Amino acid sequence: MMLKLLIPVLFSVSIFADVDIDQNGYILYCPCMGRFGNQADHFLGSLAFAKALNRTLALPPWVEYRFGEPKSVQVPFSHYFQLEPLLKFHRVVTMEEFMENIAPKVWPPEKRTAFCYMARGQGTDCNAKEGNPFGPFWDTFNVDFVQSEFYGPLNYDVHHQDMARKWNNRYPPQKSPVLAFTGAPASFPVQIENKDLQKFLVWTPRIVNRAIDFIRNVLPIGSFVGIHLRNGVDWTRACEHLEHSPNLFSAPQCLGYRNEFGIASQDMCFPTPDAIAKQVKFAVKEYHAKSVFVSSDNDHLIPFLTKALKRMEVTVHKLANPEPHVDLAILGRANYFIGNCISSFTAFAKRERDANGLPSGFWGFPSNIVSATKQKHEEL
Ligand SMILES: Nc1nc2c(ncn2[C@@H]2O[C@H](COP(=O)(O)OP(=O)(O)OP(=O)(O)O)[C@@H](O)[C@H]2O)c(=O)[nH]1
Ligand SMILES: *[C@@H]1O[C@H](CO)[C@@H](O)[C@H](O)[C@H]1NC(C)=O
Repeated sequence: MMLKLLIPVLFSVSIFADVDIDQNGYILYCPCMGRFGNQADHFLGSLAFAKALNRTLALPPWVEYRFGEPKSVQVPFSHYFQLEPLLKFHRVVTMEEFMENIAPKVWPPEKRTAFCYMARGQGTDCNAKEGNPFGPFWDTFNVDFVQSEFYGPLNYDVHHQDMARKWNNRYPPQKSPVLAFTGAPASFPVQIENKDLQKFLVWTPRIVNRAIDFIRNVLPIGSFVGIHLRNGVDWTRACEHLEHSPNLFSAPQCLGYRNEFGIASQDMCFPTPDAIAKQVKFAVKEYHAKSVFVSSDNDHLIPFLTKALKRMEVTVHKLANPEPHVDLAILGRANYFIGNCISSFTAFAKRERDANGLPSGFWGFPSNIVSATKQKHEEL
């Protein structure tokens, strides 16, 4: 008799001693769009979404693409960012922790529903695992979906229309403890209301130390200007779309979300080397910089800039083996930063600097404002 009573008690105690289950449920998603800059924009929106619905956010790994590899590689969230600062804002767990300790209790294999706005690709369901990185992402955690749920017309803008309450009414946590999305529950570029959440994204010591080592050991003593040159072939193609979309990608970061500060131009998207040198010279003078740090996906223009700046007693540098996250952490610490307004990679550095009260500028902006407004007036 005694034993019979004791066993269930002990059993339930041990379950709850291991992990706390959030009675308000969880949000999972695949950062299935774009590379780091895009995923970071989406992350901020997803964090705001989880907070508004009051569900714990499972921090997904970052999806990376390695040259020559057919499948995406998933890098744990905590490889790049600390958890403690995020926890100050909202409840989060890593996806690894969720799958290992929480999923067995709230998300058994037969309950795994994929959430999407409407049917994806060929067919009549979310096809959550169709294509790269969709399949490789969920395979990382051995997740298969047994059904689909179309959540339309609900959306992710939790700052308007009482949207969070609508989600919770339609999907109460008791009935749907886990909302697993085929893509980020967020918009791109990041919604203006969510930009400030950047301050909770803090690099791990591993990344910060590499940035600090470089600044201390490679750059000369004194202030430095950091620049981002986005100039690979994919970018040439991206800039060709400017004509049809004057607020392309991350352009709202300088032009405003309603183009209130102008429209995007080629000078902003793909500045000429001469235009770059001119802006850098100006910044070097203004900030009494001793060096220039260049971050780029393709051509760092080191010989060109070294020559262009040779009368100024400044040196021009890049990382010996550029790694995007270390590049960003260095840009985040420059005394002044010039970036590409259209790029979400720039946007990450810009937001981090804003959070720390550091000044930033953009190629070809705002010098084109005059001609842009002039043009508008002429059109009118
Ligand atoms: N190391 C390094 N990589 C960069 C740099 N600029 C771009 N990249 C790489 O190119 C990718 C660009 O994709 P995103 O980060 O999504 O940013 P984006 O510039 O908006 O580009 P799109 O994806 O084409 O919209 C980055 O994630 C990096 O992998 C840079 O300055 N340094
Ligand atoms: C949000 O969720 C937490 C944890 O589940 C809970 O303690 C808290 O009461 C919830 N807040 C609201 C406003 O429902």
